[in-house]
Amino acid sequence: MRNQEVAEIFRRVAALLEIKGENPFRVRAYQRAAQNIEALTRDVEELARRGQLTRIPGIGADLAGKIKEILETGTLSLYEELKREIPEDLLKLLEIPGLGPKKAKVIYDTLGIKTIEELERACREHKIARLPGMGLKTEEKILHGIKLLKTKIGRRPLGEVLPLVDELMEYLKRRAPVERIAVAGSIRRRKETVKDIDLLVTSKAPLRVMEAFVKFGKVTEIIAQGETKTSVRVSPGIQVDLRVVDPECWGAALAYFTGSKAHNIRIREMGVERGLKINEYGIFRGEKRIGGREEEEVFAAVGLPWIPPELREDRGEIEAALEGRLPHLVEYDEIRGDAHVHSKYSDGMSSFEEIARRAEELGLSWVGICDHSQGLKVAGGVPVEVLMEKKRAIEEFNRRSKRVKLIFGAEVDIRSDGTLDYPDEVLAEIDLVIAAIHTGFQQPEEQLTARAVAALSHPLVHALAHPTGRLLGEREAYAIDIKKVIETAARHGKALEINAFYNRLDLNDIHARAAKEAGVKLLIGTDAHIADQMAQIPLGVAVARRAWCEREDVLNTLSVEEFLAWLKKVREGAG
Ligand code: DGT
Ligand code: CA
Repeated sequence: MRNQEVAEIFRRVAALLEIKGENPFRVRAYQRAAQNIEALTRDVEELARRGQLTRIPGIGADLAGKIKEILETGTLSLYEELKREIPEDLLKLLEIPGLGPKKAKVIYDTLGIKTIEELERACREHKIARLPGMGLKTEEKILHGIKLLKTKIGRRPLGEVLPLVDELMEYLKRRAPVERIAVAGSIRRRKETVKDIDLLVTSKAPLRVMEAFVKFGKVTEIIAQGETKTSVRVSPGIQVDLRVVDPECWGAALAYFTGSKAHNIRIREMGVERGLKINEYGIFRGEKRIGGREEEEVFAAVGLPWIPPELREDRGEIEAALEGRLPHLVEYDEIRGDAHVHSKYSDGMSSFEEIARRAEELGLSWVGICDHSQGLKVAGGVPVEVLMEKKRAIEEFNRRSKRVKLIFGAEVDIRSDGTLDYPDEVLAEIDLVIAAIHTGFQQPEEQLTARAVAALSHPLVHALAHPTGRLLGEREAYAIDIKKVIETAARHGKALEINAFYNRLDLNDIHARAAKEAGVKLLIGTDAHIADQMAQIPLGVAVARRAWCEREDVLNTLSVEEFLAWLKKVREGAG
């Protein structure tokens, strides 16, 4: 359903007309049209198809034509023209929910405010309250709007949203008469960040489903409630769209709303070549529905096998599927170990017992205990004497522990000059050495790259942790030549980490794919500092799957004996 999209464009047209000082009746007509389209319980596209747009209150022939234009082109020529006439800075201010065009124009004209940051500051300094027709209330409202806008723009890390998705689905299964239920969109594709939650269900009683849905405890706002689609905002500020689809359309709707858009477009085009129309309602030859109940039917209709959602980005998966060379992606349940966990020996909170217990619950049979090295004092870096005590403690623990084995490891800091933070004779004692950059992020690319290259070239190092240093929503990757890093890892038979901590996911999907293609093994580590954070391991597997990795590309699929053998082999092969 694109009702929201059409309504939004009409609302913006109304705002721009108002700024231009156009006839108030014309402004009002667009505002009303926007409201009525939003309140519609039916799909505006469907009404357009049936020629029934003028049945919507407030929509005459002229506006019906404009709706069609939006549905066909994705925008409106009138809107594009108006945008050209109005300063861009002012347009940006208009995006703030709750700030009307009149006030925005006064603020822009009198104070010369051009950015949202400037406006925020002006509100805090109470400069807005002094303007004609405004007051402290206005300032409060604007500040609230800015906050909303920021959460609207901000994409959230997948790992932050997934628990909420589980909670929502459990709630709906328990409290609403749903039959089939699935999450679609970027979440089903396991993209690293997501804009919103797209849920699909089938039900014999859609209205009851919607009634239950809006009563979910975390709902903070009902954006639109209809029979086939309801949108709410849930704490902490994320939108959830729930669609009830006809069981006959289930597969088609699931494929469509899973996306990605680029992937969908390719599938639709392949359909067209075969004389088929493929959309969220089904697969059609002429007016006749020939399929769409199951997702496989959509792919089969265009001569393809089912493609795993993580691959649906139009990054070659369609060609691969056509040629029968889709990868056998590593499975979530093939993971047997977590390579990178911190214990109480450095800045972790959990004991070996707690780590092993949680690992067992998660179905893992080994854990790399990789505490920080001596120089990283802020993170409780382990001095050499204590390190040897830790080695004995792990050996002792492993004698008692049958189901989960701990691996004596270290996350060794790569110093500013590229040397490692333990001497070689100490490194040689450590079974799993993962090197990492923690300082000097501002260094030029050559220097940062040289540090990573030096570490990966060191004969006693097995892998490089979080190779780009990015933090989702917080910090960009530092300047590093990732291609060179991958080449170096390939040359020396070293692994690169997929750090699975929810705000790292580093390597990302693109880089991990380049690594795989260069023949580099990937090593998933959760970087858990509390045992429970090992539950993030599927986030790392998702990155590997989005990177087209198969079982043999990911070292975590090895048994503890096989992994220890790999660690030994690396040291024999190198140097
Ligand atoms: P997001 O929400 O930005 O994290 O990413 P998505 O992929 O979940 O995007 P969203 O929620 O806007 O739309 C969900 C899916 O619906 C999208 O992956 C593909 C499908 N879709 C949305 N708009 C279009 C469109 O204009 N054409 C086609 N073919 N598919 C679309
Ligand atoms: Ca989405």
